[in-house]
Amino acid sequence: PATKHTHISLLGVPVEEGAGRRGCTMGPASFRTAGIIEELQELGIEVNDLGDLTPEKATDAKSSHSHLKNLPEVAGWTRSLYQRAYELANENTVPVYLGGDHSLSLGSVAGTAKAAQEAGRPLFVLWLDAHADFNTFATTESGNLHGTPLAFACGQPGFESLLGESLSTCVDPRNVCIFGLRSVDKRERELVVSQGVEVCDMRAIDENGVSTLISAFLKRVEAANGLLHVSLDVDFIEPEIAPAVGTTVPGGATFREAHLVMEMLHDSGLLSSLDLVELNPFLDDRGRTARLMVDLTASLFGRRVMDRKTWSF
Ligand code: NNH
Ligand code: MN
Ligand code: MN
Ligand code: MN
Repeated sequence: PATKHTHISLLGVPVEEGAGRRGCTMGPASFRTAGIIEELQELGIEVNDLGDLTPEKATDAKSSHSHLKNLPEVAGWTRSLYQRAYELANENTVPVYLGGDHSLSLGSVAGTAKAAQEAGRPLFVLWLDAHADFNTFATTESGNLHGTPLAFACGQPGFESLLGESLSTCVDPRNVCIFGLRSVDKRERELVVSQGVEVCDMRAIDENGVSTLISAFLKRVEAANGLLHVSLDVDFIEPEIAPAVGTTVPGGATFREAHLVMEMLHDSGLLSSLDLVELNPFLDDRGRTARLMVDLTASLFGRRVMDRKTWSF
């Protein structure tokens, strides 16, 4: 699978209304400026840049939870991306969604899950993030919708106003792995536990290493003939090396830990769709976070120093 011919479709989703501060709307442009197209083409991959998504109008989206921020705006992005992600999942391509804040995944995961269900395959989700993003409208303390996409995708109640209908297909929470966790709200933690989500927090990574944990998860995906959606939040990475994010949490994945996750994902050949989210170029240091995210993406699609077999002795 490591040599599989890949087509990639890039779709910019410049949503910033789901985050607590502005700037993620510049994310797609920053990924392109940092050379994401050229670096992927360099790997022999056919890259199709679909440009940026336009959100629908969703003025009907209302909630009794009045502390939710920008619900109609986020609902508009979600409806538009839900449809687009569903279509792209049915094409012979690996869609890469360029965020945009993490509310992007309200649409990308739901659309992908609907297509997976129709294909008769379980969808697995690897959530690379300092946070669990498992808040509901009822549990969110901040009111920022970028903290909710996993709860939505896993079928938690109360999200009906987002799509204007209830979600037709949910992701089985037991097929979700939150990897890199080091900040979780109280009620959010209770939900994650009660729903049976797999969590590899930073301590688990310290004690076991990336390799053991990621290979165990990938084996589960493979055994179930699953599809795999990966959602990479910039704050998964240690903020000293990835400062361009609104919600920095110290103690994140190191440069090598992050690359190793990507390299193992590539070798597995299991990836079917990807979100690159929370890049806030307004906070970047001369483009270094954007470049790191592009380099990680290149590792995920096959960039390597040497072929693996030449140094396994
Ligand atoms: N859990 C917090 C909230 O719901 C923080 C979420 N912020 C993130 N998630 N950046 O990745 O507001
Ligand atoms: Mn081809
Ligand atoms: Mn997130
Ligand atoms: Mn996060």
